[in-house]
Amino acid sequence: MVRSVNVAIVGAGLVGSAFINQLQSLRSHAITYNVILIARSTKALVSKSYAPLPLANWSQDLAASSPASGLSPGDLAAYLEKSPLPVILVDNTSSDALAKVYPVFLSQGVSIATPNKKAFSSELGLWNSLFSSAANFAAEPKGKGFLYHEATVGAGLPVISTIKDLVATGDEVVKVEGIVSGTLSYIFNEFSTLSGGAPVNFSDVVNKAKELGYTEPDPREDLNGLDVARKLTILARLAGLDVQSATSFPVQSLIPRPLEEIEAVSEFMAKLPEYDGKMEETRAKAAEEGKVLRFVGKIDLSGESAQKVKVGIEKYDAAHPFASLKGSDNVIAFYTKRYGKNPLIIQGAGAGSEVTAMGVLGDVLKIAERV
Ligand code: NHO
Repeated sequence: MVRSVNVAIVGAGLVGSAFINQLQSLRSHAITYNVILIARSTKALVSKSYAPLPLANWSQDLAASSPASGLSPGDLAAYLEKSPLPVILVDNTSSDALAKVYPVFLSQGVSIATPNKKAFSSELGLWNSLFSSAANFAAEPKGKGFLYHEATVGAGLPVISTIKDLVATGDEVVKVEGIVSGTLSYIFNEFSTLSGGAPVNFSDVVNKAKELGYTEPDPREDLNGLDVARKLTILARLAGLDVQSATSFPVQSLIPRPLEEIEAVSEFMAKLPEYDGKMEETRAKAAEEGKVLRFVGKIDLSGESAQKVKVGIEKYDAAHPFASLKGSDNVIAFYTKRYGKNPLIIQGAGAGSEVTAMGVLGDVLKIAERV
């Protein structure tokens, strides 16, 4: 008999749209995935009877739907609790409010798959309550939902599942080092190269990254290092560190201080070239040593370092795998007791809606096999 699960999709932007398209072209037919809800901030399609929604024209149907006046996290929880089939909430938003109520969903048996970093990188109390509420971690799993968040670090790359497996099988994480921002990967791969060609201005590279759609609409959201800090918080916590929040360790911001308070993105971009000199100095100094600059997150549990987690610019020589990175690829190296001198390295596209949606859909498939 074919089993069925219900799927509620909140957030239908870049990742949400790619997720819905990939769900429609699933090759496995052992389990049927019934989409019962698709919502964005101001619109929602909700199947009151829990019958599957037609997906052929979901985008137009959603646009034509009446404003979702009643879709608070509380209303969503009440709706999902009554689902006659096991239900998976796919949170494709970056909403803090929704993330805060994950423990409620989980404790009422709703499973969650998400690329939203908020729940996992905010205060430590929320992290702890998440894991005591989820069936895959709680001492008393009965009646609880499963929680998967592969795409919170490295998009579709198997980063979260790898670190979880290392720890669960008794390995000890000694050090994690990674380039986990696709945007900052691109910027530094272009700015600081091994080829030694004519130097480019840092602001020109930021501009190009913006034009190519690699940055957030406001590039300061990439340049402030917070996205990397959130990803490092998640990895450090999975490695066993009680990191209080994504702002509780040193994070180097690439935004020149005088430009922090500027409101308009256009004004920020216009003034950024005034600060190219400092970045060029750092790049040239590294080049003299035969090294390149990369924006990296580091977790050091070896006991030698007082500062266990930090995020910022580091220098690497030509032979290092981080030096030859291309485009907007991510790379993460795990040094553990088992993977001692030669780390376990995961590398590949770590940004973009298709690969992120793949990470989320992979989680949905894993949950569906377990519920
Ligand atoms: P969008 O396109 O802004 O879509 C968000 C959707 O959520 C919209 O439909 C909005 O209406 C809806 N929404 C917001 N709040 C809501 C609420 N309370 N109720 C209902 N709907 C609500 O954002 P994306 O790009 O689709 O991102 C969605 C999630 O995936 C975010 O949590 C984001 O952080 C995460 N994510 C996205 C990407 C990406 O490529 N777009 C990546 C990873 C995670 O691999 C990517 C990455 O890391 C890129 C990163 N900048 C890098 O490495 O450089």
